Amino acid sequence: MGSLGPARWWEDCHGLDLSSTPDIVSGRQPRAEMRRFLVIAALFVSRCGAYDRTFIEGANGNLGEALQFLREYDNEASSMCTRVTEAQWLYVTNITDQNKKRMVDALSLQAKLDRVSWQKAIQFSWSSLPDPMARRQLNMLALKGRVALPQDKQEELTKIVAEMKEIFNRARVCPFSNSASSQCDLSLEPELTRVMANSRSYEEQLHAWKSWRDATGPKLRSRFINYVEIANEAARLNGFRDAGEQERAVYGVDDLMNQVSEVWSTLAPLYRQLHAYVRSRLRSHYAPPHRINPTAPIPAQLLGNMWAQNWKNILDLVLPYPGKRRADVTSEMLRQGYTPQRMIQISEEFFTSMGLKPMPVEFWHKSLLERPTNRHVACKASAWDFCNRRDYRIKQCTEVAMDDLLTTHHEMTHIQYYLHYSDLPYVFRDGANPAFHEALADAILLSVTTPKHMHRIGLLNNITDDYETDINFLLEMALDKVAYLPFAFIVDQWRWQVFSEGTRNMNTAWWELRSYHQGVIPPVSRSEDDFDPGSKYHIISDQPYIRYFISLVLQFQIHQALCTAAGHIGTLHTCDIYRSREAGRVLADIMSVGASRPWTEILRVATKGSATGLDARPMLEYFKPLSLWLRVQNRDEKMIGWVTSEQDSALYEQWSRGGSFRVDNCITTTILAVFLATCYSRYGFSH
Ligand code: X8Z
Ligand code: ZN
Repeated sequence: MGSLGPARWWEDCHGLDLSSTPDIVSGRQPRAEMRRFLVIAALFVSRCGAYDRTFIEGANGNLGEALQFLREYDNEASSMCTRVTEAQWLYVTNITDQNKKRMVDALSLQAKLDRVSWQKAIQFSWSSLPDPMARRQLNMLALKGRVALPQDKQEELTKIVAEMKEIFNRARVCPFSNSASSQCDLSLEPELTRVMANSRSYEEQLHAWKSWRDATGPKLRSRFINYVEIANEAARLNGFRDAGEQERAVYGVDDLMNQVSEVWSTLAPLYRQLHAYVRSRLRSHYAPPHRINPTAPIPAQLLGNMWAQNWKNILDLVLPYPGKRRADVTSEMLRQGYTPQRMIQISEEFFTSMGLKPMPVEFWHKSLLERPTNRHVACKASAWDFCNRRDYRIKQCTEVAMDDLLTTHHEMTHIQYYLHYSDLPYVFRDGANPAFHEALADAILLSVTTPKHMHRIGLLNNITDDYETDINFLLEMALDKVAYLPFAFIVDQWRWQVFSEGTRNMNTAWWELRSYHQGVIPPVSRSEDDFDPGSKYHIISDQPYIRYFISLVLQFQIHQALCTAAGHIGTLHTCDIYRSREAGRVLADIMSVGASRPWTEILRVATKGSATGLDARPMLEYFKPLSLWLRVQNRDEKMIGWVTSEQDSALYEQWSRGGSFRVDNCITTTILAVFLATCYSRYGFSH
């Protein structure tokens, strides 16, 4: 948000039938759930009452003028994009105050162009123009961004978000073993992230977890409340009910909220199996007094990540068959004398083997593939489109290691996407929806990560083709992907709820969602003076999050479509599309249309009609062997799922503010939970 034009570079971030399973998730239905039900019901009623969103559009129905405007916009916006992207590149590859100033100046010029362009675009009665491409471009221009705000308000919003980022980036905390000489200068990256990943001490992780929240939340809370107010004002000026509705509109489907909720419900049983298995392993590791209850949510600091969103860092605690560890290809890469240049060539060859495009000349001249020693650079890997149909680059401080080889493939997928949609008008030079770029890049990694692929490119001598190695592989993937599902789901559930219902009891609402969907609880008591969502950068920096959930699900849909095209036979997690021209054609078809067609249609074509929206089944299929294994492992567990007890929810619930709904609901669900738990332990439902 914030600008009309799509983002032109990608920071990385780097990116079965279970229905009979009688899992138990209990504890209170969060009030959020109840409220959402009421909101959906109200929406339904209002839609029956002929409610429809009033699009912002004017009276000019002259197609010639609309096309003329779009041509001019295309030229101006592309040149501006080139200018801004060059300034951004210069800054992140040489961090100096002077380069920062140049970048800020370029961005402010772009903001001006965006505002003027939006004002022109909404003069047209675009929804009735006879040219579908013009209609779509104007629609996209009119819906995006916060440009509808008066200039002073827009500046205020920009200032608040900048302040929040500044507070977040400057937050520092004291070390765990604080002696008089130690300095309180630990930041999130890298120190606290390392503690969360590597420490196996309950108290040390708790310290990092709590200190980070103490250093951020309370300072951010009031600013965030102001931000919500102005973001909503912008959305209303743009014809939306609130900023959440505006965020969802970018996907162009009526029922995004229902689609994501349904997909999450379908995947939740798999998540609960993983949760039960991991909880049981953590119980073995964390001895009393740090008791982890076998029927309760897990204390949130124990899962190897500051937000418990990705559990791959605790692989050592939960690896099913330690004697069958995944072969480390890093040593083989070193033995074979790999260099960053070679890693990029290997990635390029992956794509050309499928009939896709080689990297252009500029790419080889201008990319930054190794960490320079003479200046400060932002080393996070990213892929760049300079919006002039020539200049594409990767920035990656590449080390010779397997993870970095995966990253080069991921980044190059973004470049492939840029190259394939480069002939389209500027507005359409983007992913089919905000999740598509990441989904494609991660779908490619599902092939590249397989032992089969590592063997084919000469980095593994022989593939150990046995059940235990397979389960180890899938469990590692699940700690990365399945564990992430509920977190990726709730961030925007929470944010949309705040946008639509207000900022009262925000922290309680956050923990209701976290405990209900993710099965984690805070390790220490929380209150409304805390602002725990503020510990996550995307929340305070105004970055939509549902794209990560959508991308997580879509990548398996795309992987399956590519594997079907490649004629893959066997389980989905062993598929490698390398050298398949057919898979290459499907990929090229998806990428060449950019954002010019609805993503649902692109998906329908790619899946040969089997999907027109989000579909959980490919992800379930990928993890099916693991899911069966987990059920066997968990057969003696007291509970698959969790009950949030009174004691647990007292850690975050605002009793005085909750009202009677809370108490009644609490009694009912506790009775239900006890009943179900008794049935479960007595009659042993099969999982
Ligand atoms: O924000 C990111 C990347 C940029 S696309 C750093 N990610 C999400 C997160 O950190 O929460 C990657 C995984 C999900
Ligand atoms: Zn990416």
